[in-house]
Amino acid sequence: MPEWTWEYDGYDPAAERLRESLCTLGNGYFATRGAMPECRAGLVHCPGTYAAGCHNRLESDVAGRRVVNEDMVNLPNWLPLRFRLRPAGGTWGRWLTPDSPALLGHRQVLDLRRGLFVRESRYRDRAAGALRVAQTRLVHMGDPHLAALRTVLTAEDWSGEVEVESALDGEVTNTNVHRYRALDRHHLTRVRTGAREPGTAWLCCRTSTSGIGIALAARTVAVGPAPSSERLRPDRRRAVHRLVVPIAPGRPVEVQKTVALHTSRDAAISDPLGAAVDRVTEAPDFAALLHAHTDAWRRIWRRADIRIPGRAGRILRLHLFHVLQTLSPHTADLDVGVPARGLHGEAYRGHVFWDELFVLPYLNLHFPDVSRALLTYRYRRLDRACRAAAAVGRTGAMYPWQSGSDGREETQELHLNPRSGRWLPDRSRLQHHVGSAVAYNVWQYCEATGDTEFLYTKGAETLVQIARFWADGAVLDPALGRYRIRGVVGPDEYHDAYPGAVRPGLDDNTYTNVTASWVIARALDLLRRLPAWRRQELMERVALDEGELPKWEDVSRRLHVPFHRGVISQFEGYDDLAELDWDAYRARYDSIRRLDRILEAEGDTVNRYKASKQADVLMLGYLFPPAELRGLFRRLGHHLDDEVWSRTVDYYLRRTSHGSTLSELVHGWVLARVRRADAWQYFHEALESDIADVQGGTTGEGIHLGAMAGTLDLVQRGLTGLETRGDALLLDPVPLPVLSEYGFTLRYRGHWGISLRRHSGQLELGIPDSEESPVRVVLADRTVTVAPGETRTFRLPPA
Ligand code: IFM
Repeated sequence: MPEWTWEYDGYDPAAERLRESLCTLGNGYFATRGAMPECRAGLVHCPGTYAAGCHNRLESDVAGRRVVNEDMVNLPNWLPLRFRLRPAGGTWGRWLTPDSPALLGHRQVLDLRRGLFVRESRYRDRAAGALRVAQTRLVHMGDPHLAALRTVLTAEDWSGEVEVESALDGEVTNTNVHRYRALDRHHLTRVRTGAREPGTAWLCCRTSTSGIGIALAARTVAVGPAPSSERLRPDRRRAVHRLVVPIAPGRPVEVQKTVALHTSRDAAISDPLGAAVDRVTEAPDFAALLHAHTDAWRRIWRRADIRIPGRAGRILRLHLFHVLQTLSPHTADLDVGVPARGLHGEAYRGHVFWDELFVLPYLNLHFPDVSRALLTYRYRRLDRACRAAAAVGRTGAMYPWQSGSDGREETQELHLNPRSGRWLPDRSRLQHHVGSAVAYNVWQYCEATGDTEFLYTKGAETLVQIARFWADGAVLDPALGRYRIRGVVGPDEYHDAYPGAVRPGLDDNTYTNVTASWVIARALDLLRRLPAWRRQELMERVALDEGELPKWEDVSRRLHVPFHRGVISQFEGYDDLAELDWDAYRARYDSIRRLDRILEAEGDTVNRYKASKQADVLMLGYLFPPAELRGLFRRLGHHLDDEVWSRTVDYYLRRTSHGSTLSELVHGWVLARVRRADAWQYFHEALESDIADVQGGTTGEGIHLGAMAGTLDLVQRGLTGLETRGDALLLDPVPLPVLSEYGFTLRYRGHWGISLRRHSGQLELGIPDSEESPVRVVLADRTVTVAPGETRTFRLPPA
């Protein structure tokens, strides 16, 4: 397959959901799954259009309990376009769909460079004859409210008529995730349809609870032979437009469907319906839309492309494509966070977790304005996080594990184990470490961009409130002489309580404690660094008393970090857990990634075992370069040498089932940083996560955005050792023989398009010509200053 395309040959109903996710087109404002326009939602097809930040809350009864969930709403479907044929003098055949025996051939191509989904099919209609269908779809990257579908129908060996039905469908529910079928999924109310001549149908509705107004307008035109009849029929929940057009060999029919989408969340509109109708009326024809759209993509690729030879490079470009479709330059204007599953499906209900930790470091160096907007999403919900902390008797900010529209805790209270069919308590909301992820991102963003305006204002306030939450929650254990944070869940979601305990959560999760110490230390640094008047202003605004700070300092130095058998413990008491017989489970089950579900279905619980879903302690090696991590442990009174770290890495590697796509990514990163050859095995798995749907059916419910962005960052920062610290760029490349050549550009401070390229055992760094100051580059053995317009090559030590 060529470098810039992603292709599927043949039609495979069983793979359709996965393909729909991977062929999703989007522009940051909205995205549409790669569903076939001829097909309705059902067991095979799952059309979905999602606008970033468009959520709605519904109440359901589950297992005798009332549960409330907020979901990213599946919007009315703009895709429907089907056709049927009538040979001259004959009658109308059936509507053609890929699921009918009439399908002779089918091919789908995702054109990454131009942001197009191209599909070619061939049908043989029993009465009429063979028909070729060539369809090109775009979700406009230049004008985020537009999408278009061009369909060219070619009669091969017959003449007659083709009837084309183009519709906007408001008969839509959230059906993408089978596990949620017991829950209410009807989010759209007050659906109205109408028509505006010539050729424009519209549909508008509201979300039932959040009251978001949604409007779509579609203009469908036949280009070439004039339709012999045309009818716009607004129905109750569907706006239908039918055209009958003559067709003959050599006289193909081209139908262009252009769609505009607006919601009441949009800026600078009067009402969504008026805006949608106006926009579609003013939209140019398909050729002009295509031109502007591909131009917009060209500009984006210039800022973001990553070049790596071979299959890994192709997959990384696909990952980049989906990251950019979820979080594009348009995102900078929106009040949205990072949806864990992209805008590509309904898993996790479009919620925002800590996954931004794997996404922002990549964006910081390409689209810093997008990072800033995503951090601002968190800042806008800081007050809510402080109220959440207050509600449990704490000060500071307790960010929710899952966040949606207003920043309240959106984590479900029950989750379904599809293996046992049982609804179980969901304690993942105890993952308070999400707050440290927010703080880390604030810090990283400011280091990468030098945006002191943000750091001193929204950033400082966020950081200080998160630090305060940690300092307040840490309780001194006089016997231990250490502070303890109890009752939490770490990144490894398998362990949510001690075996047999009624009390949920665990004590002294190392990841939580070490990152908490880091957050407090950064907050103290920042308070020292702030201009005096700003410091005072901030202290007053958050009602922070100088008297609180000595405890912060003390907590940051004396949080408990447990060890056992010469390795860092995941939490206090970890060593008391039983060893799992991994070989026996591997032999009994095809996949043991979701060991938690397997054990629960067997009447056991994963809480009893030394078995992790994903990297927990090892996350520390993902976030902090070795020297910084050693420093953090030193601050906490521990000596962390290479030997302890290596032992710890091996220990948890043997005890992790990789039930999250983030797991292999983190392990690949950590192993690469300690220069281990087996890093590639994990990196490779991370690359395969979505394209091969390694978690068994989850990609059809949306991509794994954190893993996708993380693989890009694994090259960008993991392999290069790139850090933006102080006013310098630090580089410490590690060898990974399979990926010994790569190249990308990045934006750093005022420098747009810094190029970094590794090839033939050397690293080349080029700074584009500009009026900006030279860049200080720190390598393991030297520091150099590279001026704008200069390219420097550094020979790397042999692998
Ligand atoms: O945030 C992750 C978590 O770490 C593992 N389960 C899925 C979540 C959303 O991607």
